[in-house]
Order: sequence, then C-alpha cells, then structure tokens
Amino acid sequence: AAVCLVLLCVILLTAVIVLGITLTQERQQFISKNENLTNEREQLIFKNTNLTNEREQLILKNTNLTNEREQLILKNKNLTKEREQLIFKNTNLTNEREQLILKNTNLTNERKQLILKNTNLTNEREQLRNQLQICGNISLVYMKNWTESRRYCIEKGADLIIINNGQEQDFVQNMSAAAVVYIGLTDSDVEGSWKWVYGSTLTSGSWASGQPNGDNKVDEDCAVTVAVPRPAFLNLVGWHDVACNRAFQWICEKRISQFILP
Ligand SMILES: [Ca+2]
Ligand SMILES: [Ca+2]
Repeated sequence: AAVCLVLLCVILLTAVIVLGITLTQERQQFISKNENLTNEREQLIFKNTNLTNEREQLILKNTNLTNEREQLILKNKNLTKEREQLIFKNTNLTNEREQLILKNTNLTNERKQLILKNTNLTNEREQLRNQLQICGNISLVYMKNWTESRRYCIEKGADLIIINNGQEQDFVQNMSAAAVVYIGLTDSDVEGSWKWVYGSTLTSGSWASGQPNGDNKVDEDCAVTVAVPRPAFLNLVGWHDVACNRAFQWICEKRISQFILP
C-alpha cells in the first residue's frame, strides 16, 4: 500500500510537473501572443492616427480645391463676359476701319481730282500770263506819255494794266524788271481820287513811301510802278504818281472774258 501510495505520489508529482511545464509553456506562449497583439495594436493605433491625419489633410485639400473651383468658375464667367465685350468691340472697330478705308478712298479720289484741277488751273494761269507778257514786252520797246501808252494798248484790244492784288503786283514788278512802267491808274478827274482805267476806285495800293505826293500845284496825276531803286525816284520801289506827259514804258493788259488773273 505504501509502495502504491509512493508510486501514486510519484505519478501525481510527475503529472503535476508535466502539467506545470505545459502550463508554463502555454503561459509563455500567451505572453508572447499578448506581446505580439500589443505591438499589433500599437501599430494599428499608429496607422489609425496616420489615416486620421491623412483624412483631415484630404478634407482640407478638398475644401481648398472646392474654393479654387468656385474661383475658377467665377473667373471663367468674367473671362466669358470680357470675351463677349471684346468681340463686340472688335466688330465695332472692324466697322469703323471699313468706314475709314472707304473715307480714305474717297479722300484719295477727291485729292487726285483736286491735283488734276490744280494742274489744269496752273496751266491755264501760265497761258494767261504768257498772253499778258506778250502785250507787256511790246510796250518795253518804246516810251510814251500816259495817254499815248493807253491809246497803244486800246489799239491792241487791251488797256493799261490794273493791279488787283499783291500777286499781280509781284508779277508786274518781275515783268517790268529795271524799267519804270505806266499802270492804268490816274487821279486826273478828281485830284486825290485814284481810279483804275476800268472805272473802279482804288481802295488800297502798293504806293512807295511818301507817294502819292503830286497835288494840283505839281500836277502828278498818273501812276508808274518802280521795281528797282532809282535815284530819280528817291530809291523807293512801289507806285509813284508822276506828271502824265512824261514818257515811260508801259504794260498793257488784255482781259480774257471775265477771267481775272490770280
Ligand atoms: Ca495828282
Ligand atoms: Ca510823285
């Protein structure tokens, strides 16, 4: 019985030891598993934290993108409006340009016609001047008193020249050169009232300084024009009144219809 008891005890002890070892092993496995699970949990927590951060960043990014999209939509709307205004403006400018081109064409044509007209008038003017010059050159050969000079002109179907403006005065000065020539101006009817041979009263003239100076006493009732300074005429160019019986050269003017020389 004692042996049995001892044997039983040994068996029991062995069983307890085996059980102990087994339990210890199992416990170590549990501890090891627990450690693994704890690590895994911490990794999961870490991962979760990261994902949460990432999510928040994505939400923020999404908000920004939404704002940006709205701004782009607004910008797009403004650009569309601006584009329409530019198209409208462009249409207006195109129309304006076409009108300007048309206007330019018309002005160019008008200019061409004016140039042509000007050329024709210049030619006509030159022809008339030449005709006038022929009459004047004839007179330069002789010297006559004022009445005889005028008679000469009238016999040629002309009359002594009348001077209507500064251009004509320049023309006469150029033509007479160094000569002193009679012009168709006299105050023989009424002293001091100078009249052209065609009957019109002189309003303004190219008198030399101090002229006319011939009154009833001196009796200077006819006009000459002096182009080059001469001592006999006090070295003064322009018109001088002189005694009508003095002999000078003269210039005839032939009036061609109603055309008045420029
Ligand atoms: Ca006089
Ligand atoms: Ca005089």
